[in-house]
Amino acid sequence: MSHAQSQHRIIAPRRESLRDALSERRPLTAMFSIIPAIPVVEMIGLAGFDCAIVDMEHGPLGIADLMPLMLAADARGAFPIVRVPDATPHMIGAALDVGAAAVLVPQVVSAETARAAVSAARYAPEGTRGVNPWVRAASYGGGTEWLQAENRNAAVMVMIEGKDGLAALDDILGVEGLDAIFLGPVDMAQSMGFPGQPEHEAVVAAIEEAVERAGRRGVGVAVFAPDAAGAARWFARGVSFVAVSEDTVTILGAFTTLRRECRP
Ligand code: 3PY
Ligand code: MG
Repeated sequence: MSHAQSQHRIIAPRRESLRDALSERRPLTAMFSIIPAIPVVEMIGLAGFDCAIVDMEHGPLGIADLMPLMLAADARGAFPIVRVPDATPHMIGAALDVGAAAVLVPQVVSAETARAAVSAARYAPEGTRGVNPWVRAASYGGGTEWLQAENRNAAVMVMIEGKDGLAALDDILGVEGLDAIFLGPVDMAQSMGFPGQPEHEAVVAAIEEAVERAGRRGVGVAVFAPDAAGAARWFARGVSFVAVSEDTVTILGAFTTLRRECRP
């Protein structure tokens, strides 16, 4: 029996809150998933990642695909995060209703959008999320305590991934209830004129500065790294949440290495 198998005989959903982990700056690892398949999300959890980010921005999936993927992450001890396509309130509410521990909103360039995203994720009086206490997130029948608990637990992160987002950073960092900004170097590189070079020194410097500014304002920070070396660098710089790579390219890499190694 392999190490991974022996470690995961008991399947139990996590009970702690991702929002708490973010605010305590606990080190968290994540992987993006654009293959909408239960086994892939399970394997992200089995591999030991703290979070699986199911990606509706770039993956071929809709709301109807989310629930089994949330269950798969829960079953293997990973926090399910949904990268919604944008800040549409209906999409944010739906992702949380099926059990996302956090929503991640891409391409945010204004405090107004960040504020709208937070509002869509929290029930009144903190926000404007539509109420249905019979959804999966409420274990199909939640009372008033559940509404309060959900407001404490549902995390919201917004992505800063371009020059416009950086220009609005100070305003965005002032949005109440925002759990973290998430810096996206792939889009940032494109926006800064270095397409395909997420580790270009100018891109890294811009992200480092944003990390510092967020730190000074007491707002959590997440960063995407294309590989393990990049992830280690961001952890060493004090970033507590690093999303590394994507399911597709990771699987392709493993296939390619295996194929190369068994060439006669
Ligand atoms: C980016 O780096 O632009 C991302 O969206 C990470 O997936
Ligand atoms: Mg991006």
